Amino acid sequence: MIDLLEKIAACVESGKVDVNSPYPPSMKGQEGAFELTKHALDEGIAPAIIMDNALITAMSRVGQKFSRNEIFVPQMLMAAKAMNSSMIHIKPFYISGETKRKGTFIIGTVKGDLHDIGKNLVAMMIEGAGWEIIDLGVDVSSERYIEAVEQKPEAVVGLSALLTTTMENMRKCVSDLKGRFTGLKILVGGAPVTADFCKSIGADFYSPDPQGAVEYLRTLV
Ligand code: B1M
Repeated sequence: MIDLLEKIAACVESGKVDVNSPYPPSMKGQEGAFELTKHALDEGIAPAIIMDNALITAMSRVGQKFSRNEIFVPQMLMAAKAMNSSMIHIKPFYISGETKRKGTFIIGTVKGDLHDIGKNLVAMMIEGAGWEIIDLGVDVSSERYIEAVEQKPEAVVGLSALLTTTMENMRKCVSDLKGRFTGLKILVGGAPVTADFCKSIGADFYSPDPQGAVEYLRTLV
């Protein structure tokens, strides 16, 4: 069992999606995360064990490497793609309620801002850490966030902004959300955002990268 889990983790970490994927060249022709996850389930390994001991382990290593500048956006996207191929087999267990998620994370890029690459990476890493993701997309108004939190009052909210002009829209969002939902935790990030700015708008946490966001959420579970 450990061998199979390690193989799945290695596939996710190196971005090996399935047997047909040519990336990485060193694993060409080998089974990928897609096939190995199916084998693991067929052998009776619980989805939560695959999630915790293969997918989350791998995505956490990927996040740490990314934070240390040892890998870059393309490798991270390939790892997320491999993780998603594994999730094709795992997701039905979560949807049926047979396996529990760690929580719900609502994420979006704030009003006026159309940048979504960083936001998507954060969402993928957090999903890889075992959370349900509600991705509101880009150009998200406070009203949209409020509607989403009304549906999932126990959720944690993430705001992303890439422009110095739109990061100011986080202020209204945080104030509207905090005014409405007592105890709601809000995480902010994006290239122009800083810890000082986070504090000044009353958000709970700033992370410069996806790994920091994952670690913050871990402290809340
Ligand atoms: Co735009 N853009 N862009 N752009 N763009 C920047 C951001 C810019 C710095 C380029 C520049 O001038 N050097 C500049 C902003 C200047 C400023 O405000 N200081 C800029 C501008 C000006 C604009 C337009 C206004 C250009 C124009 O039309 N005149 C326009 C605005 C449109 C709008 O949003 N309303 C615009 C448009 C676009 C495109 C549509 C062409 C495209 C976006 C495509 C897309 O996202 N689907 C685009 C792109 C690609 C960029 C650059 C080149 C790359 C951004 C990116 O994806 N980086 C960017 C310049 C640059 O960064 N080199 C630029 C990679 C990504 C992985 O990093 O998003 O920072 P990032 O995410 C990181 C962290 O920030 C963090 O984790 C991620 C991984 O480490 N993070 C979080 C992000 N969100 C987080 C949330 C968290 C936690 C961490 O918790 C919730």
